[in-house]
Amino acid sequence: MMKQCWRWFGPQDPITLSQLHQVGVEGIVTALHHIPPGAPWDEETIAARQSLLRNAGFEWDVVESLPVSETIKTQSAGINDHIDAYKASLRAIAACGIKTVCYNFMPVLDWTRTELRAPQSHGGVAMLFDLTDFAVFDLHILGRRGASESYPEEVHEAATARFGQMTDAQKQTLQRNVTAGLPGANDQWSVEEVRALLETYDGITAHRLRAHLIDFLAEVAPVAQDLGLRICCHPDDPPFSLLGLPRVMSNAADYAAVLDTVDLPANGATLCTGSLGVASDFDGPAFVRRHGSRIHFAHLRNTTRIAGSDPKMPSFFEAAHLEGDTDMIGTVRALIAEQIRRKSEGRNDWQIPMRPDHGQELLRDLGGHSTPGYPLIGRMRGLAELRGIMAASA
Ligand code: DNO
Repeated sequence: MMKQCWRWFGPQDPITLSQLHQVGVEGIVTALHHIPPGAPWDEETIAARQSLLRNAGFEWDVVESLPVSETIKTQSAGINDHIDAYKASLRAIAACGIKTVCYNFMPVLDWTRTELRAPQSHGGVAMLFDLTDFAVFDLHILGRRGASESYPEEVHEAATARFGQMTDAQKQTLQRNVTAGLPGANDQWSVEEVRALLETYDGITAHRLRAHLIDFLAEVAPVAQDLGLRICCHPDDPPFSLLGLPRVMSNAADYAAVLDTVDLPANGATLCTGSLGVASDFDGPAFVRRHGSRIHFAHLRNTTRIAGSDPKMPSFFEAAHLEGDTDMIGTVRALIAEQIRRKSEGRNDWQIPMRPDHGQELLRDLGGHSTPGYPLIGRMRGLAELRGIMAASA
């Protein structure tokens, strides 16, 4: 079995730790969400959070995320202090005995959806990304310079027609949904603020962003290696460029470029089947066969591409864990096979922590009491289904 973990957002999370024993959770994925990117984590604060978890009967298995600041991603003034802070955080995390640290390298936006609660035929709701709605935001609400070059003509036309029919309330909801993945989400972001954030990437091509990621890893991966830590990069979600921003961790080849260049076991991947699986050429079992020894953490989630949408930038919704386009059974089997391979090599990190990433809101989840994507019952259903595959694959 993989280690069955659960993302918990800290004391503010409406889902309490004591509930998680009934869900069958074995370990916790969390972060010190109140510490801003670029500031160091200290041992005392980590240990305090750890004892909170231990008192509830859990270990802190994975840090998600130790965020990489925009200053590091853009290599702007103050970068050395931010890199030092990142290394100090890694030392503090290692001193507390936590081994796995997840991060991402997406400029400005983290995950992006246009609808946070799209009704499903079974009565529950799911998160959804619709390219036309996204183009409405980009072209007509944000009014980004150069936005029209980002979309095929049909999408541009459809977006203009849709915008013409939208009420002010619908426009505001769209803006709120799209900006929910921005740093410090939950606050309302103004279009001026979003434009200012985007300008910080003027002139940063994908080629340059990858070089920045490699520079960052060349600094921090050796530190992680010496400390006995595993750091793992989460893929871009969705796996294509948005708002003209570069994205460099969208497929297996992107991972190969980064893992091979900074070739240390500590420098690894977070396999997120939900993010990578939006691309029609994603092959989960092949990803595991290629990068298995460096997969330090897995987010297991499924998506369905919406029929007729753009092949390069598909619209999609978050499906039930075994129902989307990704071969979940094959991917989990490959991960279990990877664990067996590690055991035979005598690796003590043979067990890969996983979490049911996201879930549809079902039954008593409905009404929006939890963080979008992180309801109790929907994730419990996902974990139960994934547990079944793991048990049958062992
Ligand atoms: C979305 C998550 C991401 C992920 C970070 C990792 O729900 O999968 O926010 O945690 O990108 O750094």
